[in-house]
Amino acid sequence: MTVDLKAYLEDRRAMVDAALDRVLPPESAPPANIHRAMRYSVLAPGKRLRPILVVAGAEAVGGRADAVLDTACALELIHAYSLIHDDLPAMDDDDYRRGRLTSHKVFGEALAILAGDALLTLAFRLIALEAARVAAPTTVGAVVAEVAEAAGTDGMVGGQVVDIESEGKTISAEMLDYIHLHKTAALIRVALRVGAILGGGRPEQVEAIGRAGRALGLAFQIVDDILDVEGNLAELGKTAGSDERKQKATYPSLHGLPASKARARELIEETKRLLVPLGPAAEPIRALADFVLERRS
Ligand code: GRG
Repeated sequence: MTVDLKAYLEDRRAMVDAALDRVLPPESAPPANIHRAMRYSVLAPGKRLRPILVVAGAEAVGGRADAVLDTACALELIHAYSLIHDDLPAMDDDDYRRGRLTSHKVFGEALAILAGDALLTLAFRLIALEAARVAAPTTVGAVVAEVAEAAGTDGMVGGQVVDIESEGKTISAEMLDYIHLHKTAALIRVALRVGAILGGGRPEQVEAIGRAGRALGLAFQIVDDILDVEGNLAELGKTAGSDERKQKATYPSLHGLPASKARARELIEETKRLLVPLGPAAEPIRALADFVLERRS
């Protein structure tokens, strides 16, 4: 099967965007301001990588996109919450995200914090209800727990804490991998895994997809580090050079640009190798892996 990646991404992206519009509370519903803030950040132009990975994970094991769409949205809501909170003055203090002013710049800090909280809680409501529609009760619990683990102190929040604590310090290569694997790769890995689980994948398929997701997630963050050095505001939709300004440990700062690029390429090859047992149905994930390596934003 050859995948026209552009058509695949556009189609799945349109599906996800329509679903996001459906699952987010309307701006007309009270309290209107929080709903406005939630929609402002989520519906801003992002790549939708994590929700598309949920869909691609389901399709790779013979599942259907429409059976996992709310879970796909949930992963995007968790991602959007992390971006809103990460941009706050108490954390990265950024003015631009996805080519727009950040949430706290538009709505104020209190509403930005609450919009993040509301997106995180809405995400778990969506996962619980959808999983209950398509899977057995034990699977519902397992899926909710997996996403919670990937988003919490064993995953994204844990990575963010160590990242913040490491600012201005020289850290080891192992510690940098810990940060990247937790802060970024955990959510990318779980997106693929829950897609495969809810898509009805066999345990060994879910395992293979999860391992591929870990490699893909690490590659994604290495490329993000590289783009922070080589990109610009127009392409990235956020200010480049922020890692250096904040004295963050990154792949380029620790390993240099050429070695960072080589490592990202290696990890994308590893992602594809790990997907071999899934056969042609995993072609969209392989194409997404190439996209992660070649992306400019
Ligand atoms: C728990 C507050 C909190 C933060 C968790 C995700 C995160 C850590 C911080 C956001 C900032 C950052 C650089 C995170 C690394 C992950 C990453 C590269 C996010 C940007 O994701 P993209 O490129 O963004 O997929 P779009 O806008 O395309 O969805």
